Amino acid sequence: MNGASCAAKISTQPFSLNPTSPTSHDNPLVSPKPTSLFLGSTRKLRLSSSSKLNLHRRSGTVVAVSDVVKQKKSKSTPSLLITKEEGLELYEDMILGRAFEDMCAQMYYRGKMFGFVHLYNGQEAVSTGFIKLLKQQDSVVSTYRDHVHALSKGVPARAVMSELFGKTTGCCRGQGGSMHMFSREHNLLGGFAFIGEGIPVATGAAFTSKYKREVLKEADCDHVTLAFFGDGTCNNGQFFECLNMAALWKLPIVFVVENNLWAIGMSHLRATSDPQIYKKGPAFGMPGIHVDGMDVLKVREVAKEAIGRARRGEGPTLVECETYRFRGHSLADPDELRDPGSHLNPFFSQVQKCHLIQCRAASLAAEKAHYAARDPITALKKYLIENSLASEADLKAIDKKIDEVVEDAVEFADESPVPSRSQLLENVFADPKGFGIGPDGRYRCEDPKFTEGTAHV
Ligand SMILES: Cc1ncc(C[n+]2csc(CCOP(=O)(O)OP(=O)(O)O)c2C)c(N)n1
Ligand SMILES: [Mg+2]
Repeated sequence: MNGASCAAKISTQPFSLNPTSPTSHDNPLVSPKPTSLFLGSTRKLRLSSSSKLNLHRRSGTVVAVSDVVKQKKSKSTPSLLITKEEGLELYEDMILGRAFEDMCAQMYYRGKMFGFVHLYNGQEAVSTGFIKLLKQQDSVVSTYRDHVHALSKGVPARAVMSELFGKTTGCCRGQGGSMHMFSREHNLLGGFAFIGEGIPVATGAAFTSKYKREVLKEADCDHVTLAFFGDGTCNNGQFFECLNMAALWKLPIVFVVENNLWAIGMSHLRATSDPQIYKKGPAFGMPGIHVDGMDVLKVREVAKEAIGRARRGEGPTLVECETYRFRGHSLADPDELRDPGSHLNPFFSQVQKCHLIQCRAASLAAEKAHYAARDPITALKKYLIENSLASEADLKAIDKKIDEVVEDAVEFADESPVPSRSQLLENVFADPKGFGIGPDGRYRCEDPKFTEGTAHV
């Protein structure tokens, strides 16, 4: 392949996973035809052969919230997509997610938290659009990018921040840290650091709900589980195994793929034989749908259908949300991993390499600009104001309230005590004899000499 043809192929970004131009079918205002709740799944499969082949050549076609408003106005539909109360709740949740993560970045760089910390900026519409529709008893299973899922599910900002600081007041008493948020009370069944690890846990939780309802005859047990995970995770075995079991047993679960187009520094298009993840749903006998993950109202419409199906006992759904992360993979990576110079064919000449790097850098910058312009919070704000659901002053008051919540969370975490040394070996199921417990039967770690000369525990 010569450098020029290769460059032409790569320079077509920014791309969208949505292969069709916006139509009334993409507009959640337009009721789906009654024959299928998720026409999206079948509709998307009916691609023309040219659009299938031109997967890498698509331009952005996703409808923004503002476009939905325009279409709605032109059709003079009287009802709005949301009520004022709902709109303000969504806005507050998204602002909380964004402000919390921005504060995490500050605290991380000030040395207040340890280990890897992965932020969610840019993806808020997915967490808010789905989780705000849940009941307390419904479950959420997350990944290492889990702070905002925890907040949306109702875990207090204080408990999440304290967990990040490794303090006893954290939701896991400081033993989990950033990647392992858990709250029994809120049915947040964990953040998981190994990719794909949470999917079987979520499938098990959904199985429990079904078992309680159908075998133990707990008629009121209509609990739903949401499993969140990324595009990079969809090439792992657990994903396929769990899709199979969930469809086979008609489990009350929604698989929510947050496709932010990157897995650390690996482009989704480069890693995946068929990048349209939602198509894997119908392959297992469940609906699969693609939704604009930068538009909280669209996410919410799809989420309502998928959660409703699960609650009614109609089985699982696979939802692919096209979204984007505005920051690097983790705070240890200030975004150099989405490097235009990475993965270049070593057999290219130096001139070819330079040319490709320039093309890729330009397309990466265009991709970032494309999604930055579609910031989900800005879009919702515009929708609320244009539809007189909120004034600038209402929204400013929410911003201020959330700033205070986040600052309070930091103060609380900072002032909270660190765990005692003996907590180190709690929940360790292997016999700690000879390691953790001395001949006198006491925890060795309680002896100050235990950590002398090593890092402070
Ligand atoms: C089983 C396993 N293999 C590899 C890794 C290393 N790893 C950490 S994050 C990541 C990429 C995941 O990307 P994606 O699923 O798209 O999630 P995102 O970070 O984009 O939210 C990988 C491969 C891991 N954590 N677990
Ligand atoms: Mg990803």
